[in-house]
Amino acid sequence: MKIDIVTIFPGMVRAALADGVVGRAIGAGRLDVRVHDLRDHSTDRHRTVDDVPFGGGPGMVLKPEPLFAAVDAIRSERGAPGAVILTSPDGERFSHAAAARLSTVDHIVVLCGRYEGVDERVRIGLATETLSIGDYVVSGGELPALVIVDAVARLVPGVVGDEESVARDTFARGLLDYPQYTRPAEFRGMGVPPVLLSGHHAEIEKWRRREALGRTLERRPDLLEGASLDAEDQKLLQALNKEIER
Ligand code: JEW
Repeated sequence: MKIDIVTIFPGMVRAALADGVVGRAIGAGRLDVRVHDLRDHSTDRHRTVDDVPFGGGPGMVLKPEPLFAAVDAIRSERGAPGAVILTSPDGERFSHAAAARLSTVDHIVVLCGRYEGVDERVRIGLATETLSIGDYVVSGGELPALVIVDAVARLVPGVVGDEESVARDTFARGLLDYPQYTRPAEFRGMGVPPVLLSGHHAEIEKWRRREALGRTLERRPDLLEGASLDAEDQKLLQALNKEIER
């Protein structure tokens, strides 16, 4: 998969992509990621990429020309992308479903906004979709772009070594994970649920399923709306619901 990221902070984006699962996949040639400095596509000697908003108001806005020029350059060097994503606080909420869809596109471009935002003509005439990572304020589009790239890249076959673990991951299955423990069996007076030390695999599976359902019910009941639960799960959930009522 080809990924192009356009930013005024290429160092920050490159540093974040150097390590971890994504960094390894880039090193192995499974992902072809390029980071582009937006200022390289400015045309004045000050490398200007922003300007004051028409109509007045606080802050600065990213000008359209450098962003259009950056994507034109990407198109001629790398071919036409299947998606041009603009990160923006007023975008559609990014989700695991969106990550799964984007992981099937063979070339994506991600534009990182900054300042008070981006000239609206970028959204209208350049971006194919606008995405927000959630309802909180961050300083610019770089961290949102990195979140999107990480979530998409790990769904590309071969990027994460263990395909099974990808399929098992929380938001793919619709339930929160069960609690994890490792050695030592006692730490600062805190033990480990005895069933996990019992070696009884069927009991361990049952316990984990119950814990996953219980946590989801307590912390993220909204997830249970969309989850596909078998008869066994329904029964467990009913029992857990009654426990909560008491
Ligand atoms: C995101 C691009 C560019 C935030 C989330 N937050 C915020 C915000 C900003 C400027 C004006 C108004 C609100 C900061 N900002 C961005 C924020 C993406 C930019 C400037 C963003 N997803 N994506 N939650």
